[in-house]
Amino acid sequence: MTTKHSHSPEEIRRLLRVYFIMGSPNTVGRPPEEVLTEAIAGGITLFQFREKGPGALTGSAKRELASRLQSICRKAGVPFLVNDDTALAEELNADGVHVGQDDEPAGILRSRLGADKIIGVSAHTLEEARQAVLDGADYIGVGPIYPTSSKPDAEEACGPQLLTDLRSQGIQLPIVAIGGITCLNAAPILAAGANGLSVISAIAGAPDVRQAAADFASLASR
Ligand code: 3NM
Repeated sequence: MTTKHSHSPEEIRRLLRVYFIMGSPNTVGRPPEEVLTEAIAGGITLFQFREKGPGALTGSAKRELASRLQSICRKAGVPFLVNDDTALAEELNADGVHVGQDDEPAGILRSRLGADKIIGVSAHTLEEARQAVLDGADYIGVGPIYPTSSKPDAEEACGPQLLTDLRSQGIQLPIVAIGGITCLNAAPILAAGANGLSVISAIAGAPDVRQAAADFASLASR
């Protein structure tokens, strides 16, 4: 069942261009608030709070960090999404969620969170992409495109070819690519039909976060 949703595909495609994902384990010793502020100054278009990995915060510390990052995003007009933790997204009235294949389907999430929320789903195959369309997701995240060290349980890298295949099989839903993406390897991803680039380490771990985000922004808006 496709449930009505209020963000147009054009708007979602624009928001996906430079989609920064981060939690406290990704900022190599720097305060996450500072890293996010610099990434916003560089021109990120969307932010996802993903508090996973070694030393990840839990409970109230996680919630408080999320809330601080949400206010930074809100001031800058950058939508704030939460990875997986739909209860936290609800509690904070986040702008949306990104979920995996083992989580609740997008249609159910939408009826719980509301028509105005952005709902993204990870998809690794044509079948999963088709299901996300049927469920009324706003976009799919496809990856890992290249090998990544930011997600130990990631599947095998699929390369830009999977994007080409999804588009040639008729998937028109906005797509953001993820996994091992840098400015140097991003061009074939966009050429293959992705609307945007999802990035953790190439922004959060960059020596100059603002510049890294700006470099992605200029690539993705071409
Ligand atoms: N999801 P980096 S790959 C969070 O394939 C995540 O679904 C993936 O981090 C997927 O930009 C990944 O540092 C990690 O490679 C992306």
